[in-house]
Amino acid sequence: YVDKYVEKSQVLGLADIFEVPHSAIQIGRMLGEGAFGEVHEATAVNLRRMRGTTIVAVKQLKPNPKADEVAEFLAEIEMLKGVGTHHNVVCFLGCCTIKPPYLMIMEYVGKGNLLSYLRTVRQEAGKLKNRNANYTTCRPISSRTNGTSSPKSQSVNYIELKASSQTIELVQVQDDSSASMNGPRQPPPSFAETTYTIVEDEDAFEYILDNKELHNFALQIANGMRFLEEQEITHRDLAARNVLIDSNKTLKISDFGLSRHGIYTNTRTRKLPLRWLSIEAIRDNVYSSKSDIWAYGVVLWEIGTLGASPYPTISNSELIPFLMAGNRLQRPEICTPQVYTIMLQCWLEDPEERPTFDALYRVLSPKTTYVD
Ligand code: ACK
Repeated sequence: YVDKYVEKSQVLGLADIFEVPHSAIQIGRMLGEGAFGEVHEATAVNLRRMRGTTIVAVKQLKPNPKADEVAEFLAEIEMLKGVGTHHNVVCFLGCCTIKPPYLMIMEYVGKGNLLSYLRTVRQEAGKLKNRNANYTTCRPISSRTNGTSSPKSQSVNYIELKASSQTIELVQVQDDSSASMNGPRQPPPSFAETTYTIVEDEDAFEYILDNKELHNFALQIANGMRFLEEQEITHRDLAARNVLIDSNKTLKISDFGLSRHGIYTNTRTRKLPLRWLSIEAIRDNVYSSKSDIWAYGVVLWEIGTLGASPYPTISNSELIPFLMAGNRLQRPEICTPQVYTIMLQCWLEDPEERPTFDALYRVLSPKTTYVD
């Protein structure tokens, strides 16, 4: 298979463009692993259109892969060669496919996946809620502007809670004991509108919750998916865990392991992301951009719930009867009815009635105002 693949690539001239010698790659720490593969941080020298050394992510198969795993991995690389680049899709940079270990070289996206991000935000927001905070507005104050001259290594993370009495409290987010609230009791404001949570990691990357940012996440994912939709690429595993986030809060769709061109009928038994799958994907094994749209609806729900697990009370075997009876995931507390309507459209039983990513992108885009 591999010989045939290399021969074909060379005939097409593809090997020359993306092929990188193993000597150009220095593998570093492991970033994570899946069923068949593992992803490492690495450095690469003189990649295509990139002179010098670049930090990259390298995916490779686990030791002693089976022939069909190798074939699938090489097929994934082959598919990526044709995808092109988009700022909301993890960029394929090169590969080593002449001899094992086969490597897929990708853009390094340094701040983990969206699901972890959302869960961190939820955890911090929960701490604030538990404190029974009594405030009308909140504003993050990073340790750089909190008025102390303490060096970064000793800094703590603050948010400013402005109570209705106009009392301003600085609350240290990571230490519950330091918080105290003044002013008359008021119902807590809706999270999406007024609460900000800030935690900084060691690189001063901020975990913040506000409705504009959540909306922006939804828009970025729709933008990346519309790019794939345009090329008739079906992702087949769109989920918050497969969306990566970089230090500029740019989201990048990743994990193309299951992706295929066009409408695809799954013929093999393998682990499937059941709770993100549309009715026709589960029942008939049929995948298309419209089943990706269903998964996008679940991603919106993951964003709205700050990383909850879908259908926690429903077993795998109960899911299809549950969905066929017209049931769907419920509206997350912080979602507006408008956003929930979009989710419900993504989960329409007839795939043709679901929106396209292009339509969703346009609906979610901030309105453009034209001035005469
Ligand atoms: O969710 P994570 O922290 O981010 O753990 C997974 C793990 O590898 C297995 O997929 C991480 N990962 C995957 N692709 C990349 C990438 N291009 N850049 C950085 N990390 C990546 C992912």
